[in-house]
Amino acid sequence: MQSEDGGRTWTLTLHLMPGVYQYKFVVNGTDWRTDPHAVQNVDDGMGNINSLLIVEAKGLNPPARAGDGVITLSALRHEQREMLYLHAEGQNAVLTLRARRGDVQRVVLTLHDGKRFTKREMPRVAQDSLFAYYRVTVPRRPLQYLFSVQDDNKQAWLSPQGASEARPTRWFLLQPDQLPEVKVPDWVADAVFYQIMPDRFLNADPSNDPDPSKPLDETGRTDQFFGGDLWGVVQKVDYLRELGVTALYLTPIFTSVTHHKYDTDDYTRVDPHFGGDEAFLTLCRELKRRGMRLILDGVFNHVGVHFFAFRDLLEKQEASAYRDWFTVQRFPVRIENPAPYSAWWGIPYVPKLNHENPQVRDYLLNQVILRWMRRAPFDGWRLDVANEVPDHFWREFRKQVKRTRPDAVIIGEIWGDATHWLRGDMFDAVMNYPWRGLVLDWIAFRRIPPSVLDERLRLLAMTYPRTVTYGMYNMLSSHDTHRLRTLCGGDWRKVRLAFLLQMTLPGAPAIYYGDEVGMEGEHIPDNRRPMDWNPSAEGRALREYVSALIRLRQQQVALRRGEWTTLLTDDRQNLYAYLRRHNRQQVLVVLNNGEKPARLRLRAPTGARALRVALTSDGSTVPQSIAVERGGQLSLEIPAMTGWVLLPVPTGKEGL
Ligand SMILES: [Ca+2]
Ligand SMILES: [Ca+2]
Repeated sequence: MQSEDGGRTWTLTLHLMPGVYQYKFVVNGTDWRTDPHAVQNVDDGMGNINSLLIVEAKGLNPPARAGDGVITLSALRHEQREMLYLHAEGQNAVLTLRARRGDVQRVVLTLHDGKRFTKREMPRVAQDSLFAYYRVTVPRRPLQYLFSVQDDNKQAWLSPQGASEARPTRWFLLQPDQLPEVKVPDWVADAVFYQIMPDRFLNADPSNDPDPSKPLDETGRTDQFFGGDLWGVVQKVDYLRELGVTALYLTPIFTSVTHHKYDTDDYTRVDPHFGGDEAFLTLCRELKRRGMRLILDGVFNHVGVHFFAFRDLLEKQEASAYRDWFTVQRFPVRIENPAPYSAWWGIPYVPKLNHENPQVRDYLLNQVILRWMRRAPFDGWRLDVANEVPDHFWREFRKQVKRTRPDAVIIGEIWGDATHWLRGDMFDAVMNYPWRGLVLDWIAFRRIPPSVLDERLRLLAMTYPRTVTYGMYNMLSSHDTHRLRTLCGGDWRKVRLAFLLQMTLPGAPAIYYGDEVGMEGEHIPDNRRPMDWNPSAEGRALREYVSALIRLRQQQVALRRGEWTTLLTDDRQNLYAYLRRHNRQQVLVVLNNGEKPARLRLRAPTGARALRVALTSDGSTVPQSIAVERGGQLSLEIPAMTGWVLLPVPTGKEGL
């Protein structure tokens, strides 16, 4: 930003496209401030507050209205180069049109396959503060298409010629071989993940514990160890299986001097304090035997200061054969602050690798990634600080991983909008922090009503291809966040509602170790306390509940793969209800996030004559069976701060 009055006021002129932006001011590089004049300040999902700026398109005033015979042409958009608007899913192509929110009554796609014309209605699938999005799925073959929108007696078209009230003469061309597609391994949508920090889980072998009295290294860093190891994970595999977990995510296991091991010193050896390669290979075998999966933490952005190439650089300075493995700003290279080399967040202990160097790429892709994938039967990677590593490395990485093991999953650590990485050439899914933020905003912080929750969840789901949304790593806490129960202010009812949402919405649920017994924790390292193996009665009850939820998810394919339809958002009573449906299987979920019991009426699942309550979040027993009224309505009375999962009662005929 520039100042023309000696630093009293600072200004910047930016040309922004219509849309919603978050921003912040940084004073002297460290002092982050929101804008006191912003229309609103919002949480970015990481607990940071940003200022909000809404840029409206010209011609968007007066407010849009459906049925007024006015269509805002400038809002109509279909951009073939953007995945949101056009992508493939197997044998289908998915097409999206954007219009102004609340502006039009009907959106239709006209198709021409060389012989005949067909028309397809496009339902609205999501909306944000400015726009509504309409989507349709068509066969993936050579086609011509254009969009028409209708409002009262007015019609408008969108074609390659732009938006117009005159019938266009040119058509969009669907080229089936040129559509982007993300091929997410099929197993991911069925997975329930469990994240473990091995040092904090279970110490099964005290003989491999780090010596707490010994300084870690010559730099005098200290860190606290609890002695947990992979033998401890092996010992608890059956605990996890009984909980219902099908896939583990281990934070880094390669040799490093810290408890978290996000600063790798030796990628070729599993840390001896974790039981070394033997414990890891045993764990892989034990999981495989039970049909369980495992993903590793890929920390490829930076290394620890004992990494062989960095040691060589420290020793030989300019003469080191590895000087170009890093980005050195000045010699001599010493571990000091500020670091004379590129380092993650400027922290001198984690020098950043130079991915522009082909030797670095070859080392990581072949000596580390390929070697481990050939040695051990694990099922994919979670990628640390994935946004800080160049795209070209991730593209090569994907090829290497998928060539070696086609059903390995790649999950990036991306905190915000991940569209850039989810076009089929880099990741399969990401850690879904925005999803987590919305669930917490509704349940833990009560910052949004259910109508806003539903709208934003749908917008998030629509942002990515369906296979990605259904394979998202949906967690309520992680090693980088406060724990769920702490954020819920200790309220077990809220914790239970959050788990209910997690286990019944699209996306692969992921449990951070100990959340299933209600462990608490604030900032790092408080959120990384040793696993509580002797939980309170409430903690044990929570574990039973989580386990029951997972069992239900595993029994009901609709919860894992089904369509997701909103039946009710009631902001006054704070209620949310939705239906999950897969072929003939239907599951109804109702949540009362209000402090009072609520009465509600809902459209019953199609064809159901009665429903039974399969699970209640408070463990209470409720009427065995609830009859569907004439007209297909369902009346429920649901206690405060409680959620129910209901299943249609088989009519008897279905058995035939
Ligand atoms: Ca209108
Ligand atoms: Ca140990």
